[in-house]
Parts: sequence; C-alpha cells; structure tokens
Amino acid sequence: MPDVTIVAPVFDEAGAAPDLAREIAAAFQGRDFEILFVDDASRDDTVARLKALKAELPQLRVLRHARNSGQSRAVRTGVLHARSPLIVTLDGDGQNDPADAPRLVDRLAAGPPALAMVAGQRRTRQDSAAKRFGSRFANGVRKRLLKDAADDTGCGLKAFRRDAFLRLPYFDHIHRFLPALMLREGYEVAFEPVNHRPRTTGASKYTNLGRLWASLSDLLGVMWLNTRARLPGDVAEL
Ligand SMILES: Nc1nc2c(ncn2[C@@H]2O[C@H](COP(=O)(O)OP(=O)(O)O)[C@@H](O)[C@H]2O)c(=O)[nH]1
Ligand SMILES: [Mg+2]
Repeated sequence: MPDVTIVAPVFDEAGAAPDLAREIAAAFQGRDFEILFVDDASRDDTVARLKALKAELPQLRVLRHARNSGQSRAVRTGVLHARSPLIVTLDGDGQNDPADAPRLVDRLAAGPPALAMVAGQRRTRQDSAAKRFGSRFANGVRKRLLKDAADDTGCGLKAFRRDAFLRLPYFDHIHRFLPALMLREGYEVAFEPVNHRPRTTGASKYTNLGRLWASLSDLLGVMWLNTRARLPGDVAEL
C-alpha cells in the first residue's frame, strides 16, 4: 500500500498530462506513492498518451470515465480508487507545481489528528485579469458567508485524508467547498502558499459566468448544509 496517492483530473489535456505525470514522479522520488490520472471522457488522445507512459512510470495508473461528469467527480473517482490513506490532488493542466505537493503532504502527516486537509493557496495567479477578478470576488463572498478562512478554494492543489474526504456529501463542483465541508465535519484545515504557472497548452474548461452561476447555487446549498450539521463531539464506546 503506498503512503500517498496523487490524483489528477484531466479533460482534454493531452498536451499537458504526460509531462505533468513525469514531474509528479520526480517530485515524489524516494517516497512510496502512486499517481492516479482520472480521464473524464476526453475527446483528444489524453488517455493514449498516458497509457503509453505507464512503461516509463510504474507508479502511474489511468482511470477513465465512460461519460464526462466534471472535475469534482473525477477527483472523487480517484479518491475512491486510491490505495493510500493520504491524497494530494492537482490540476491536470500543469498550472499547479508538483514540487509543492510533498510539502503539503508532510504538513498534513505531521499535524494533529483533527487536521484533515492542507489546502494550497496560489501565491501569484497566472491567469487572465478577468479570471483573477472573478475569482477574487467569488472567494471574498464565499469566505464571508461560510467563514471557511480560505482565500483561494479554486486552487486544485490540496492534500487531505482519504477517510475524511469520503465522509463529505457529494455534489458537482464540490471541489470549491472542501475547506467549508471539512470544517462542518469537525476537522481542522490548514493553508499553504503554493506556486502557480501559466497554462501553456490546451484550453480552460470554465468561463467566469458559468463558474459564478454554479458557485452561487452551491453556496446557498452549503449554507443550508451548515445549518444541519449538529456534531456529537467525542464519541465514547462504553
Ligand atoms: N475530469 C475533469 N476535469 C476537468 C473538467 N473540467 C476541468 N477539468 C480539470 O480541472 C482542472 C482545472 O480546469 P481548468 O480548465 O484549467 O480551469 P482554470 O485553471 O480555472 O482555467 C484541469 O486539470 C482540467 O483538466 C471536467 O469536466 N472533467
Ligand atoms: Mg487551469
């Protein structure tokens, strides 16, 4: 059983995925790890290129959805198939820097038992001004209403405990609400500044308007969930 599974969701990322897999393997060299790429029914040759890489990278596993079902579902598929207790996720387009990932895992492993997640916060966003503006606005509203202390929930680089993640409710686009939902279960969440790189291949899958619309209804949903949490405190077996 590996110590850590690195999960990367990919949708039409043939240009970025192979190099990213190599970078992940280099970052975790000397550790006991597996890499899980989850292809969300890509229309390009992402899967063929990843499969060809398996001879070079024995730690690489490739899963494929029969139907496109979104980034959050791909992350969940990866977590469900992971063989390790600790997970790190990162975007499949190469914008997150794999060199940051071991630091997040180490901080999670060294933390108190209640620490379930270390979430990356992108230091300098390498995206368009419009995307940065939309993201700052959405993050500001969400943080104020949910009090989840997260300045950047859109950062794909996150380390968390597999068991904690699987206790969370699931909905499409849940990846933006992971800190709030971890806190809702009584876990602690820590934040770690991480690098961010420009997208050099492929195209972004999200538009500002689409993201705003989904985030608004999800925000209302998570606010409702928070009114229904009721934690029992320590559970004693007698
Ligand atoms: N599995 C899956 N991954 C997706 C989907 N949409 C986006 N992604 C992945 O999520 C990550 C972030 O998406 P991206 O388009 O780069 O968003 P941006 O960086 O905010 O512009 C990338 O790794 C994408 O490949 C999807 O429908 N399914
Ligand atoms: Mg991206």
